Amino acid sequence: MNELKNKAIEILNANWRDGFSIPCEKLYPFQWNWDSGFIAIGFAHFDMPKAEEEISTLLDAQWGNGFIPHIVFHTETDTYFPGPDYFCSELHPDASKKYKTSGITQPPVLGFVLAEILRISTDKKATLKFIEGVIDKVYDNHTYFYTKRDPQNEGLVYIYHNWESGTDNSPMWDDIIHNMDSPDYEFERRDTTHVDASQRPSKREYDHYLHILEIAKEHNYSDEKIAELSPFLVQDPLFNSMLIKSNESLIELYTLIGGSQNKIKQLETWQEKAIKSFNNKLFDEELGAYIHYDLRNERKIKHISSSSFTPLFANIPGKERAEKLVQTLMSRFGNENQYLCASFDPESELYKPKKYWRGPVWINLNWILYNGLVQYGFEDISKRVKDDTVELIEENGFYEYFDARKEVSKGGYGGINFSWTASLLLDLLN
Ligand code: 2M8
Repeated sequence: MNELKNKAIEILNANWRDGFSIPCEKLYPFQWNWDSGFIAIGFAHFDMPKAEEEISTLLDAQWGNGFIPHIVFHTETDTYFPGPDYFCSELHPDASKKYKTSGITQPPVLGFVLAEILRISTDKKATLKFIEGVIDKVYDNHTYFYTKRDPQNEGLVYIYHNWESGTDNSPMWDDIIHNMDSPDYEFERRDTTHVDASQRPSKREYDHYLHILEIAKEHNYSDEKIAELSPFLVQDPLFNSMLIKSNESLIELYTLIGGSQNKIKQLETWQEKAIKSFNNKLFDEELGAYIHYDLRNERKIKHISSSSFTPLFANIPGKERAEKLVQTLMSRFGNENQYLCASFDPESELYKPKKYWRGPVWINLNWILYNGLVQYGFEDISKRVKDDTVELIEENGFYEYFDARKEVSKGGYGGINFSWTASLLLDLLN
């Protein structure tokens, strides 16, 4: 185990740049939002100053309206498309003046990441002091979500791009994007020069991804216009679970710090409404799982993915519902010939075991699932998720994603020496 831990530390140090980490050499050469959060958790185990800097740098790129972009373009590099010139964040009046960024966001993990680094810290006083200096920025980010991304005032926020979900080409989005009449754009992909194209989204899928961005750009990334016009408007259980878990952590941290009664009260109000709506709207009795909701077309998206189980992490289901959810997990994803947890329902015809977010196991989702199962006392299953995670990395290396089928040897795909794979493994092993 020590060898594995040392390798993880080596990877994190190698992916460290000046004040932030890249997710992976060449493939992802900038700072990504939720990657940074997960990476900080790993650094907290052996280099707290880097953990703190990772978070501070991301927050330094926060927009004036509280929005935190999904990519911060710290450097000029052409190994990634779409880059800073494509996104053109300066279209939005509140965009960061200091950094070029994207104009979409990612799952809001920072709230619970702050709580995690405090849990890991051996100098709680110093870490709490750091948290005190940044926590209001995370709070502002939550204010942005609840005031700008919840048009029907339900306590559930929307994402307007599949890249915001973090689960980029999940079959969840198929119906929405295939119904879009996207142009056949001319552009030069970079990802497929670094990674086998069969493990990445198709050219046509990229057309759709760009089409959504074109609409947002045409309206200078205005939230109001996006809510009105974007063909992609989804309430995602993973995204909302991360926000709800982060609300919970912010309440705990503000309580520890003291003196922010109004903010705690506001967070509790958001939290109560969010959990209620989440359980009422996003649980599908027939599937026995949480689902995505297509807000643009007002319909449920009836598929199960690893995102369906993330509400456990945010303490959303009651005990009975949690049991039902875990039964669904084990009956569809938990076959003994499969590693937990495939990113998409292995029983669906849309399941693709090698293709990015259409089936492979992802370590960040496993970490979320593991912690959720522990919270609800599912000891055996949580142990299995942890053991499967360690075995996948031990057998294959620190890949970006993994084949869930046990019979497949060499089941590591995408980028290698991947930061959050290293970081979250370290956390699981400590
Ligand atoms: C992947 O997404 C990027 C776009 O953001 C891409 O494919 O180019 C996703 O796995 C996402 O969740 C992740 O944050 C990012 C960097 O690791 O890569």
